Amino acid sequence: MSPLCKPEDALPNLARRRFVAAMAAGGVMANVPPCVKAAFLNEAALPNNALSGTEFDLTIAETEINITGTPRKATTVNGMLPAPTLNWREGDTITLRVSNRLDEPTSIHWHGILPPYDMDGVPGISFAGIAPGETFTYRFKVEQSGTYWYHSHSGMQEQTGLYGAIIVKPAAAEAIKADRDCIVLLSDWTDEDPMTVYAKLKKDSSYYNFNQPTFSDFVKDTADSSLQAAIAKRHMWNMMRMNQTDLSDISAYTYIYLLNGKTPEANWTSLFTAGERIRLRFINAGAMTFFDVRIPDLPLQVVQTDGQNIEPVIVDEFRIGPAETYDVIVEPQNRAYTVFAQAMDRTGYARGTITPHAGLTAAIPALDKAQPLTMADMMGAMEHAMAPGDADETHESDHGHSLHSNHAPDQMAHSRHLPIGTAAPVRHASSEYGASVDMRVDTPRINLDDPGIGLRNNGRRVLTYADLRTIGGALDKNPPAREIELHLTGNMERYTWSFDGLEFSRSSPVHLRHRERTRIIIVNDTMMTHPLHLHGMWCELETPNGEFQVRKHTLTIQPAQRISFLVTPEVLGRWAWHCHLSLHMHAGMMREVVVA
Ligand SMILES: [Cu+2]
Repeated sequence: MSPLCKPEDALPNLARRRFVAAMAAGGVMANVPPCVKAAFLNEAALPNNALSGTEFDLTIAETEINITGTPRKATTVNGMLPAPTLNWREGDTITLRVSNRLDEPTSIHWHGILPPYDMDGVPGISFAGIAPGETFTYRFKVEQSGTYWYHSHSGMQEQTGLYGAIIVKPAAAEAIKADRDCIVLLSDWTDEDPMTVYAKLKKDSSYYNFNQPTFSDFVKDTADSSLQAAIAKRHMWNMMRMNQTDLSDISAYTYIYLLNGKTPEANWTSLFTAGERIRLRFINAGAMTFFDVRIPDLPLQVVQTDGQNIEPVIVDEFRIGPAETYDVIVEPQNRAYTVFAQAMDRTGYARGTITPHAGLTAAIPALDKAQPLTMADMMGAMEHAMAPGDADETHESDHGHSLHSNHAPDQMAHSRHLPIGTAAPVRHASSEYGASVDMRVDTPRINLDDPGIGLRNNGRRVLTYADLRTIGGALDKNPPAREIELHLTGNMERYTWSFDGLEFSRSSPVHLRHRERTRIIIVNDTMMTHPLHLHGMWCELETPNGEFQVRKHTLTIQPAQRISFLVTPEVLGRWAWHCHLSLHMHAGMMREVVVA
C-alpha cells in the first residue's frame, strides 16, 4: 500500500460507511484509485490521479458523487473531483483537448497562467465557450513555473466540482528545496443546487448567516458597556442596514469544506518520514470561502504565493482567499499533525492529517470564535465615514430610514483594535451614486499589515500582505505612465456586486495600452473581503509608500481598504477581471479589460 493512502481501518465507521456507499454508487470516488502510485511520492502527494506531459485529454461530464451521504451530481474532469492534477514543465508547449459531455456550455480557465488571450478560457471574452458535444483544443507555451490551478468559467460548474491543481516545474533547477511535495487543495461543497443558493441570497443576503446578533448578544453588550451605548450600537448598525457579522455570504449551514476532495470526517492523510522538509502547495479552489490555515505546533515557512517565489517568512497561520495559492515548507517532528483550515466565518473547517505512521491523528482545534466587524472594517479611517449625499440615496426606504452620514456614534470609534494606516483621498465615480451602491468609504485604510477580521491579536503569528516580498522585485521597473481608479461596490439587500456601481452587464471595458506601465487603485467600498483576479497580466502590489511589495494574480482586498498595484500588459487581447467569489462575479463584480 502506498504510504499516501489512508488505511481504511483507521477511518471512523461513519466515514467508512460513506466511503463504501460512494464506491458502490460508482461515483467519483470509485474513479479515484485508492492508492496513488508511489512514483509520485517525490513529486507530489497528489489528491488524485495526476496527468503529466504535453498532451492532455480532459472530458467534462456530470458524475454522481456522494460527499454528505446523499448522492448528488458533480461536474467532473475525467470523472474526478477534484479534477486531475496537471503536471507541466516551463518552456513546454501544452496541448489540451477539452471535450464537453454536459448538456450546457463549458470552459476551462488556467488560473494564473498567462497564455494568448484566446486560450484563456473565459466564454464571451476570450472565446465562445465549448458547446455540448464539442471538443476545444487549447494550445500554448508555458513560460512560468510554480503552483497554479484550473477551473470552469461557465455557470456554476466551479462550485459543483470543476477545479484541479496545475504544477509547473521550473525549466532551471527548483529554487525551493524539499524532500516531499504535497498539494493541499481546499474547496467548498453544497448539496444544494448553486442556483438555489444564489436565489436565496438574492432574496435575503443574510440567509446563510447564523452569526447574527441575538438578544443574548444584546444583553452581553449591555453588560460590557452601558445600556445606552449598547442601544446606540444596535441602532447604528440597524440604521446603516449593515450586519457586523456578515463575514461570508455562505456558511457551513449549506457548505461542507473539503481538503483534496475529502470531508473533515474522511480526513485526507499523507505520510512523511520524520526529518523531511515538506512542501505543501495550498490552493483555495473554494467558490465562496476564505480559509484560515494552520498546522498546530508546526511553524509554516511561506515560500511562494500565486506561483511566484517570495523571501521566506515564518508564520503560524495564513488566510487564503478564493483563487490564491501559498506554498509552505514544514519540517515536522516524528508525530502526527492536523492541517486545519477554518472558514473565515468560523462555521466550519476543512481538515487533513500529515503523519509519519499510518493510523495516527492529531487533535483537531476548536473553531475560533467569530469576531464581529469593527467600524474600521466598515468605514476605514472613520473621520468622515460616509460620503455626503448618502442620505439622498434612492434606496427603497422599507426600513423607514435611509443610509445617512454623520451618524456613527462616538463610542464606535473606540471599538477598533487594528493599526490603521494613513487615510488616502478617494474619488467616487458618478456611477457610484445609484441603487447599486449601499455604502461608500471616503477615508479608506491603506496599510497592508492587517491580517483581517478574525485574525487580529489572536496570539499567533499571522501572515499579512506586508510580509510578502517577491524575490527579484518588479518585472518592470518603469514608473507608471498613468493611473486608473476603480471601486468595489455592492448593494447587500439586492445582492448585486459591481465595480464603480456598474454591474458587468451595464459596464464597458477598461482599456489598457500594450506594455504601458499602469497603476491601478482599488478602493473597497463594501464591508466584505473580495479576492480580485485580473486575467492575462501580473498584479504587482505596492506598499502604502509606493514601493514594490509582491507579484500576484489574485489580490484579496479587505473591507474599507485601498490598495494600489502596477501592471504592464504584455499580451494583447481581451481579458476578464473579477471578484473570485463565484456569486459576486455572477452578481456583476466583473469587468472586461482590453489591451490594445
Ligand atoms: Cu467579491
